[in-house]
Amino acid sequence: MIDVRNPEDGFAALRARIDAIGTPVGGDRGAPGAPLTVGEWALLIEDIVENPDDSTGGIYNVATAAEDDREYDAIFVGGGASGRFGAAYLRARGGRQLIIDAWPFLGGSCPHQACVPHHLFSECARELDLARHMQGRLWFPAFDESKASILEIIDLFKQGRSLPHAVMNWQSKEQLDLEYILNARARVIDEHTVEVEGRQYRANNLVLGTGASTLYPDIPGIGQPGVFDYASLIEDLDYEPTSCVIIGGSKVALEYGSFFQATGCTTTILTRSPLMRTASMHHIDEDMRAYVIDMMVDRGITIIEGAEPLEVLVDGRAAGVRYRTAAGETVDLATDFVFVGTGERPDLKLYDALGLDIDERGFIRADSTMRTSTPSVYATGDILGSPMEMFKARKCGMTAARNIMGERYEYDYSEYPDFLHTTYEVTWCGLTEAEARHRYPNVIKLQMPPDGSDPESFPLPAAEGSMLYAFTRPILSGWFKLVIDADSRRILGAHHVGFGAKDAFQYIDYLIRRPEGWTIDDMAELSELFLNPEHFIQLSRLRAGKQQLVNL
Ligand code: KPC
Repeated sequence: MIDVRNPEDGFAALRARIDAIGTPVGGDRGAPGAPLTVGEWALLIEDIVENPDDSTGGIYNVATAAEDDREYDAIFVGGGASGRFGAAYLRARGGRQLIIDAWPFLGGSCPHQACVPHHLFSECARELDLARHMQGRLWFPAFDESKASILEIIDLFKQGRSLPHAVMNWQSKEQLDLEYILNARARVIDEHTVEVEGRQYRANNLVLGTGASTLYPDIPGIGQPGVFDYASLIEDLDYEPTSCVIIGGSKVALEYGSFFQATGCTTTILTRSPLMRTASMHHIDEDMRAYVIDMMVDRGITIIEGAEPLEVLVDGRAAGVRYRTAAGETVDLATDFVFVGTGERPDLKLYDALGLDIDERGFIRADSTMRTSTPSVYATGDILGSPMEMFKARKCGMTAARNIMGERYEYDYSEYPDFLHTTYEVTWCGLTEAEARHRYPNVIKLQMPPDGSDPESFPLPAAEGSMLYAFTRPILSGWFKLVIDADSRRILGAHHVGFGAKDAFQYIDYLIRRPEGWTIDDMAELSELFLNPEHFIQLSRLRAGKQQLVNL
């Protein structure tokens, strides 16, 4: 057991352990008796992650009765995005909370195996793509594939991930005043009681946010070495793959496939449904989809749609994938690296005692306040199903907290802005052109490049981050479309392939969903900070003078 809150020896024993591990980055050491610094937390977390055994026991940051003797308003089972944000909100409202997590850090899979490495890999994919495309020009050297190592990039991430982990623990304790027990498994006894390391903790409510993990297809060979998902890729890859077969067509499949291909690891995606048409992705504009897929194929990725994986072929480790084509033919594809991107499911065994309502796909059912079928039990984040995104997890946590603290607050996550990365950032919100035309009689669009132009010679949109592409091969410089109801002049949907649009779309999505909406005239009032037509401002201003709006 490690007590990081009320140590009798002023943290002397804990600091001795940390000193034995190493020196904090930048020499970031705390004074005797002072709380652990981020640098010290990082060393401790890294040591526990790298040497997992039961001797350390839980990391306790729990208030004494003298500090706070109230019953907990909520115990958050799982300290990922939903638990941490829910706990922070509840605490900020004056409540008392306890987070319990099996990992020695807060933040969940995001900083450890999921979002943070995904964004690192997507940035690498973008950089590698540019370096490969520009090689031999300007200051870009000949592209050396031997230097683009998946293993080295993963190692870079693993070397660095303890610092963000540490920030989560430090911020939650020192700035947000949260109580937590980490590195210890929770046992849910009933709807008010959780047991940790033999001690029982009671709360008025439980908030369940333990996430989900990859659902592997049940085919021979799937559990063999050489078969990875986004989590085991980080923890277990110990060789440099030369080719990859991806089973599944999820967002993860597109994102990781684009990264692998960008490093030079020739990638094939086997998918039953057409890419970007899987059930968990909605409002995908067909023109945007076509550009995204064309650009993946342009980079050398092979996409096989209608494929049914039958078996992972094994020779010591994964050596190939056997699949059935849409035409019913059986094909063997050789590879030394199989990656599974078929979607995720939660493990709900921990909650057997609660008898919760579960939906047909295996996710917990909750209402718009995040309350489950058991009134004092809330569920948040990936455990509820798609969208398995950070914003949903955090807002679910906040929603549960507000309701627990006595406010009626509902969160409908059926509509949301969305994104994925290939070597590009792909971002969209609102309606597609086809959806808009189905609902409104008079729809126009602002699009770049426009319909009918030759994208190989049309040097726009050239939005932020695409200038080198625009001046060397225009078609690579991105694509976008703004969908507008010409009668009300309101913007109905926005779709963007390029770089940097996520920032703007967080706001655009909010603006277009307001009861009063957001019009082409509002857009024309903005002050663009980049000259080219990214984020639609320039094109809106060129068209907004017209009383009868027409396409541009
Ligand atoms: C370091 C960072 O902000 C990414 S990990 C976020 C985890 S959490 O803040 O709990 O959603």
